[in-house]
Amino acid sequence: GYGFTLTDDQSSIQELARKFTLEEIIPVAAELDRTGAYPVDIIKKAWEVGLVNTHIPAEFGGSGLGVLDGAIVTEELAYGCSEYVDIMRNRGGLNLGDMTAVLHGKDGVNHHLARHTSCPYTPFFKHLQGIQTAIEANGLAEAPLIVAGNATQNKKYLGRMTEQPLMAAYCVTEPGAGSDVAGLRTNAVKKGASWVINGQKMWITNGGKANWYFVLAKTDAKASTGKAFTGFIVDADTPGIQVGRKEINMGQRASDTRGITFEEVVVPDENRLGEVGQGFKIAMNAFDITRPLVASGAVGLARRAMEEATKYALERKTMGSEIFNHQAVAFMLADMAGIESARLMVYRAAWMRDQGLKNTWFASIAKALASEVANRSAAEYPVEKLMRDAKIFQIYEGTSQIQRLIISRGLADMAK
Ligand code: CO8
Ligand code: FAD
Repeated sequence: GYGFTLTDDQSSIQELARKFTLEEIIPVAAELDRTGAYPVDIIKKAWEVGLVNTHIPAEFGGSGLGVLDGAIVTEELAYGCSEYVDIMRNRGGLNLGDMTAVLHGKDGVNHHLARHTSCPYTPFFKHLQGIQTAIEANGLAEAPLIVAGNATQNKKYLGRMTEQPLMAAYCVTEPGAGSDVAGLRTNAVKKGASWVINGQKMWITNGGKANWYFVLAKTDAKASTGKAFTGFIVDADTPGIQVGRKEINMGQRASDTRGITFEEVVVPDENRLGEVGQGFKIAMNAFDITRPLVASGAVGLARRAMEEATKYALERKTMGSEIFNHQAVAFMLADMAGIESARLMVYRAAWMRDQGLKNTWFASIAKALASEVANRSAAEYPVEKLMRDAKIFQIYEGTSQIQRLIISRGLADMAK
C-alpha cells in the first residue's frame, strides 16, 4: 500500500545531506556564483562523507542507495538550506564532525552499523555525505554503466569513482542535436579490436573535470534509431580528445560545462557498453534513473524559494501590515506549495525505478512538473540567483517540451 513516512535510514541520509549543505555549501554558494570557480574542495568533502556516487552498487564499492534515497539527498543539496542554520543554532545543534562521531561512534564503534547490521546503507555511513549539478552529472555518467555495464567495466570505472574523488561526464548532446538524440552525428567505426570515434559533443557537464566519459556514437547509419547507436566508456586522457573552454552560464555557474571534440579517438572494444546498436536505449534508460533526481533538485530549489519568500513576507511591512497579510501575496505563497505535488511525483518515479518498474512516463511528468514549480517559485521570490539557477531545470536532461512529448506519447499509447 501507500506510505509517506521515510525510513530511519532515509531520515538519517536526509539529515546528513541537509547538514552538509548547511555547513559546506551555503557559506560559499554566493562566492562560487560570482567567480564561477569549480568547487573541487566541496566535492571532495562530499565524496568523503559519501554524498557522491550514491547509486553505485555495493559490489563495486558504492553505497548502493536507491533512486528514492538519491532523490532525498538531491533535494537537500539543491535546497542550500539557510533556514536550517537557524534551526541548528537554536537547538545548539551538532556540527558535521559531531555527527560523524555519532554515526561512527566516538569510541570508534559505528553505532549506525551496530543498530542496523543488515542496513543496505552501511557502506554509505563509512563516509558521511553536495554541489548538486556537478555531483548529479557524475550520477548521470554512471547510470549507463549501472544499466548495461558488465562486471569488469563496472569494477574498473564505477570502482574507480569510489576509490578516489573523481568526476565523470555523460556525452550525448552535440552542437547540432540536443533534443533530437537520433540526430547525433558523432560516429564510431570498428577497426580490428578497437573503435575509432570522431565527432563533437557540446554542453557537457563536468566536461573539463572528468576522468572518463560515457559517449554515445552512431555505429550504423542505416539502422533505425533504437539500433543505430552504441555507447562507449572513454578515458579522458585518450589521445585525440580536445576539451573546449568553460561555458559561462546564466545560473549554476560553478558547474563546468564544455564542448568536447573527439578526433580519431581509439577505444578498445572492451569499453563498448552493452551490445552494438543498443546505445540509444541505454542512454534513454539512464534518464529513467536520473530524471527523477534532476526533478528532485528542482523541488529543493523551489522549497528554498518558498521558505525564503514566506519568511520575507512575514517580516516586510507595507500599508501598516506584514505583506503576508495582503491576500494577493499570501496566495502567491500558497501556489508555491505546489512543490508538495512535485515531490510526490519525484518519489513515485524514483520508487518505481527502485521496484524495477518502467517509470519513463512518470519520470517525465516529475521533471516537467518540478522544473515548472521551481521556475514559478523562484520568480515569485526576488532573489535573482535562484531565478538564474532554476532555468536550467527546464533545459537539461530533456527540455520541458521533450518531457511533454514523452508524456503525450504515453497518453496516446495508453489510449490505444
Ligand atoms: N528506455 C529504454 N528504451 C527507450 C526509452 C527508455 N526510456 N525511450 C525510448 N526507448 C527506445 C524506444 O522504445 C525505441 O525502441 P524501438 O526502436 O525498439 O522501438 C527507441 O528507443 C527509439 O525511441 P523513440 O522512437 O522514442 O526515439 P525518438 O527519436 O522519437 O526520441 C526522445 C525520443 C524522447 C525525443 C529522446 O530523443 C529524448 O529524450 N530527447 C531529449 C534528450 C535529453 O534529454 N538530453 C539530455 C542530455 S544529458 C543532460 O542534459 C545532462 C544535464 C546535466 C546533468 C546534471 C543534472 C543535475
Ligand atoms: P534543441 O534541441 O535545439 O531545442 C531548441 C528548442 O526547441 C527547445 O525549446 C526545445 O524544447 C524545442 N524542441 C526541440 N524539439 C522539439 C520537439 N520535437 N517538440 C517540441 N519542442 C521541441 N547534454 C549532455 O549530453 N550532457 C550533459 O552533461 C549536459 N549538460 C548540460 C548543461 C547545461 C548547463 C546545458 C545548458 C545543457 C546541457 N546538456 C547536456 C545539453 C542539454 O541536454 C540540451 O541543451 C537539451 O537537451 C536541449 O537541446 P538543445 O540545446 O540542442 O536544444
